[in-house]
Amino acid sequence: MKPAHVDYRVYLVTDRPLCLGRDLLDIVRQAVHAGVGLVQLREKQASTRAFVELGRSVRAITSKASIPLLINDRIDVALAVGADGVHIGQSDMPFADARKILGPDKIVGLSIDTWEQLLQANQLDLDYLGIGPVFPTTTKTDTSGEWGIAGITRARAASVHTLVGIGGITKDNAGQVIGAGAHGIAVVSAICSAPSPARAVKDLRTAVEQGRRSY
Ligand code: TZP
Ligand code: MG
Repeated sequence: MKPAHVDYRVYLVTDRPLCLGRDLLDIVRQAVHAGVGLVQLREKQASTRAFVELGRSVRAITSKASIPLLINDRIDVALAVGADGVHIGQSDMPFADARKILGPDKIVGLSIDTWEQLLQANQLDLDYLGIGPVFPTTTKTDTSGEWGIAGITRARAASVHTLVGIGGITKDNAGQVIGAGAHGIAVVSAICSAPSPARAVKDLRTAVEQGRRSY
């Protein structure tokens, strides 16, 4: 079953190289205990076998904390590990096929890069839209320009979906992204590369709460 309520406010997207040699599971554990509402396992280099095995280990952590786990790109891996859903982008399996395979009880999030994709997504029964990059980032470079804060404001007015901003988000700008209308922020380096991932999550949560008050 799909969780009755998904907390998108502070959403961890993983990236092992950005963990700077530290154990990904330990970083996920810290982030979960500090209050991320959702975890996406994003493995761009792993073999399918390694992805499934890591997925099962992350699943054990998120299940214990009763928060959802999504798998980046791979519907098969999500099914194998019993994840709560997937996050797909414009060059992954088409949304309609992913929804058909996973059914209505799984979370399916979609990344959009352009205004046209944002409008087209209004026709899709997806769970949330990932909108980015909001700010410049070196974590993902095959993107078009940044949306900026003004882009988030326009997107909120035009989209029917829950919007999660991603790209270059830190504790110093998270409040602005939420204040402009995003329902949540998804973060890679600001958590995975932080000296203290737990501290980073707490600071992001504080910034998000400030942003919510200003929206
Ligand atoms: N999609 C758009 S930007 C991005 C993704 C996966 C990377 C975000 O990483 P960071 O380190 O939070 O800027
Ligand atoms: Mg993808």
